[in-house]
Amino acid sequence: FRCSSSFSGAPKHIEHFSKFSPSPLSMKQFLDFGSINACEKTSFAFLRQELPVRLSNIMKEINLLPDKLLTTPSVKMVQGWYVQSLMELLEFLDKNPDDHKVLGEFVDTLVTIRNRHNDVVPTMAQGVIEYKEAFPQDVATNQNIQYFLDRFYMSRISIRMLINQHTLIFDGTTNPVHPNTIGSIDPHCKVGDVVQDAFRSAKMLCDQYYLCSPDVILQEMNLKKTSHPITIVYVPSHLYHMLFELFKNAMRATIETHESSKNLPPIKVMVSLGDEDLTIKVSDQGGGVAFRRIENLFSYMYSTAPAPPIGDQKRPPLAGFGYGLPISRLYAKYFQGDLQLYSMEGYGTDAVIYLKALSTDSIERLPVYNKTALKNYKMSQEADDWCVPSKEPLDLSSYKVTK
Ligand code: W6P
Repeated sequence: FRCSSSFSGAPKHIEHFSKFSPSPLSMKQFLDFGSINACEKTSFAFLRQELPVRLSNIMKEINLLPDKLLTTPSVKMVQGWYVQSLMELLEFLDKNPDDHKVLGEFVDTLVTIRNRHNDVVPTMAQGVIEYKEAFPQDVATNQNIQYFLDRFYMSRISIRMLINQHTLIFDGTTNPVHPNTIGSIDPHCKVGDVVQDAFRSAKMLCDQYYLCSPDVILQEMNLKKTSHPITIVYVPSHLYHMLFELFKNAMRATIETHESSKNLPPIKVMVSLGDEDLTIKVSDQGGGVAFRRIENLFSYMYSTAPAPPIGDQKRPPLAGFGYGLPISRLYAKYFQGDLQLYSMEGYGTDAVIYLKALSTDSIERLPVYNKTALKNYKMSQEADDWCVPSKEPLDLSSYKVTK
């Protein structure tokens, strides 16, 4: 493959690399790349194979999207970025890992790729908007899009994680603000501190828009060492992203259901460390959400609204818009955790983040392109195996028998 100037060879390379399964890394393996015994050469040799594998696996799934979505200008553009980045990475396959110039060029290429893909989320959202305008309320496609985007964004989170680790660890500097982090991982991430940071940011937005904000009450339960603050081996930016999103939602719900009231019920946060789980519960008394509507909060299709015109002040800057919740759930799932909502309509909502307490359990959760994935794209076109409830009661008169 010496054909870097055109994309004509791309399908062949995608075919080749998609036959490999991505290799999920554990938190420990991520940390090893940043410790003394591991070197830039090893990371380079791993990434020049692994990044094309992860890119190609998800590119095969892009091709399985319904034609009506695949042919939108937005999706075509994203697809072009993936092809371009794949081709740039393949240039390194025949280069010498012992050459310092090669290693430097590789870091530059990774930075270029990361920047190229910065706007993937809003661009894909634009594709979904274009699709929705042309084909409103298509339930089968909603499932299809949900399945694809969960896998696509998870793949993207993982690829950016790999790129961030390599570029942060091998740019020859230490992080001046967080000198003990390894790339983006903090081996002693203080969960309570991240909770406070995320709360403070959400509070600022909330005060700006509503001129008030609820307080927070933070409680920690540490099964083993009751006197120590709870820490975890984790990516603080991922945890911050999830908590910030949950706080915005909790604040908005609290204020909008207590508009007339002088005192707002506080948002309660409980952090609990057990043998297996590190669990964070964010509880609000914001009136709750009907059980039937919880699923919609995580739907890409239903939470994609056209952006308001520039200067339009109608839209609150706080929560309930865009992809905050579904992507927060992906961050939780990325290292084998989860994010779930338990709501009581009429009272309030508990949002719970489950993380793995042990770094040995924190292993990347990655989509793989195979027959099962292929089947899932074809399946949602078929009829459901549960009856559709009818609004009208069945007229039983025709079944009457004469006695
Ligand atoms: C709500 C809706 C919601 C979503 C996510 C987190 C908290 C809350 N509260 O009412």
